Amino acid sequence: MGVPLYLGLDSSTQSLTGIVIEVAGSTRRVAFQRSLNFDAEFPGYGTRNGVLPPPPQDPLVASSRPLLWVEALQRFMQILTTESGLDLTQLRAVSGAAQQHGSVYLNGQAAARFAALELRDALSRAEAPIWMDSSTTAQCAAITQAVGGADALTRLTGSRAFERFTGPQIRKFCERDPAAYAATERIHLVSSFLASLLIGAHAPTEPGDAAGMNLMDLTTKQWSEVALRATAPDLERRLPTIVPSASVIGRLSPYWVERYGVPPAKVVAWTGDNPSSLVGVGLVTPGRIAISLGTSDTLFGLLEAPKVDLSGASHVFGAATGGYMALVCFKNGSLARERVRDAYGLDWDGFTGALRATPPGNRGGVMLPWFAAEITPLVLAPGVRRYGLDAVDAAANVRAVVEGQMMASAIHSGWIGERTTAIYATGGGAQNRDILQVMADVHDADVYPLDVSESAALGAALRAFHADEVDQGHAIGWEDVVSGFVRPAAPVRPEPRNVAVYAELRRRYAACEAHALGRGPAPMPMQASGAHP
Ligand code: XUL
Repeated sequence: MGVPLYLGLDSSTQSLTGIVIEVAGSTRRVAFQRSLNFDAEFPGYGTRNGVLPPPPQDPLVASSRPLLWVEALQRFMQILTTESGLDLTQLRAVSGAAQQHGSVYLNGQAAARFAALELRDALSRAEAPIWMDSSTTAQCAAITQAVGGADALTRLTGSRAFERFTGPQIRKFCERDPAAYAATERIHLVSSFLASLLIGAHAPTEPGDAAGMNLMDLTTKQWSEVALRATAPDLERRLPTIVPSASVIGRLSPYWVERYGVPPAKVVAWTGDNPSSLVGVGLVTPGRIAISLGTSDTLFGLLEAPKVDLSGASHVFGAATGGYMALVCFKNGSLARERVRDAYGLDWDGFTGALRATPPGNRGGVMLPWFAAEITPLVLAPGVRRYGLDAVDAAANVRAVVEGQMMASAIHSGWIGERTTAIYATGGGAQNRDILQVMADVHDADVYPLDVSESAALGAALRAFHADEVDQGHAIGWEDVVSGFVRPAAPVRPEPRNVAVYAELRRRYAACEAHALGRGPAPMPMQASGAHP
C-alpha cells in the first residue's frame, strides 16, 4: 500500500488553489500545491481581482462567473495529473472550500449536465453574486422585518441580515427577475456548486457554509421555515440539503476518472473558506483566535455553543469540527493596504519602512480605512476618513491604515468574551512582522505567524483526511488530524509600552468611528476631507 494522499481545493475570490497532503502515520507533508489566478489564467471572463465590473446603474453589485470556476477546476486537475509527479492512485479523498455567500443559479438541465461538466445552458443566471456585493439593503430590511427584527434574525441564523448573505441575494434576484427565479431549480453556494462538479450530481451543503445565508437555523443546523418564508417563495426545494460537515457525499465522477486518470476517490462535503481556514490554521479547540490578513481581513475562532453578537457586526457559522465558529469580516483588508501603498508610490519594503519610521499611536492620527464599502461596521458610502491625520503624510498614513485595521478587529471582536492571549496570524499580510507587531500591541496578545498562506485549501485537505478516517470507522481526534501540518513560528510579543498607547488610541478610534457613522460627536477636528488619497 502506498502513502495515502488527500486533495484540498479552495476556490477563493481571486484564485483556485489546490493542496495535496501525504499522511503516513505521524509523518505528514504537503506534497503538492498550486494556485491559478483567475484574471491572469482566464482573461476571457473579464474579471478584475476575480470580480466582474459592476453595472453602471448598480455600483454596489459584485459578481463573478460560475463557468470561470468550472474551467479553473478542470485546469487544476489537468496540472495535478500531468505535473505533480504524485502517484495519484493513492488519492483517497478530496474536499474543498470556496469564498462564502456567493450563489450559483441552475435550471432543470443542470442535474444531467454535471456528468459532462457542460453547464453553459444549465445556468438560470449567467453571473453569480459574490461576497463583495453590498446591493441588497432593501432586501435585508424586508427579511429582517418579516422575521421579527435584527435580534430575532441573529438569534435564529447567527447573523443579522447582511447585504452579501445569500438569502438577501436570492430575494433580490426573485424580485428583479421572477421569470429567471421560476426557472431556477437549484441555488448552490459556490462550495456546493464545485462539489457537484466533482461528484457529477447536485451536492449537499453543510452547516459551515449554509450559515452564511441567513437561512439556516443555527441550533438545528437545518433550513429555517421562518427564514425561508421571509426570503422567497418556494425556496426550500431549490436549496441543497444540509449534511454534517464530515460527510462523504460521493466519489469523483467518471468524468474525472476517465479524463484525468484519477481514482474514484471519496468526495467530502465542501465548506466555506473561513470554516475551512479554522481547521487549516489548527484552531480545533476553543480559546485562541486567528486573524487572516487576506483580500478581506477576518478574525475567527472556535465556539462551543452558538453564542451570537447582538451588536450585529459578526457572524456565527457551523464549524467543521462540529461546534461553531465566530467570524468578524472586514472588507478593507489587503486591498486597503495596497491602496495606501500605491497612493504614496511605495513598494512593500517602503511600506514597512514607513511603519518603522512612525511611532505606535501615530501621534493620535486615525484613519478609518473604508476605501470600499465596509462590512464591519456597516458603511455603504465608501470613503476614507482621517482624524488628526494629514493626507499628504505618506508614513503616517501607512501606520494609520494598519493601526485602524487592528483597532477595528479588536473593538468588533469584544463580544466573543474570553480574553485572547494567543493569535494565529495567517494570509499574505502575516508575512510582515511589523504589521504583526501592531496586531500584538493592539490586541495585547502573542501573535504566532503561521507559514500556511493557503489555510483554506490546507483545511480542506485535512477535512478530507479526517472524513476518510471516520468513514473507515477509525476514531481520530482533531488535534491528531492537524498535527504535523500547523507549525506556528516564534511569536511576536506585545510591547507593554505600546499596549498602553493603544488602549488609549482604541477609545479614540471608537469615538472616531461613532462620529463617522453619525452616532457621536467629533472627537477632534478632522484635518482632511473624506477623499481617497
Ligand atoms: C466571510 C466573507 C469573506 C468571504 C471571502 O463572511 O464574506 O471572508 O468568505 O473570502
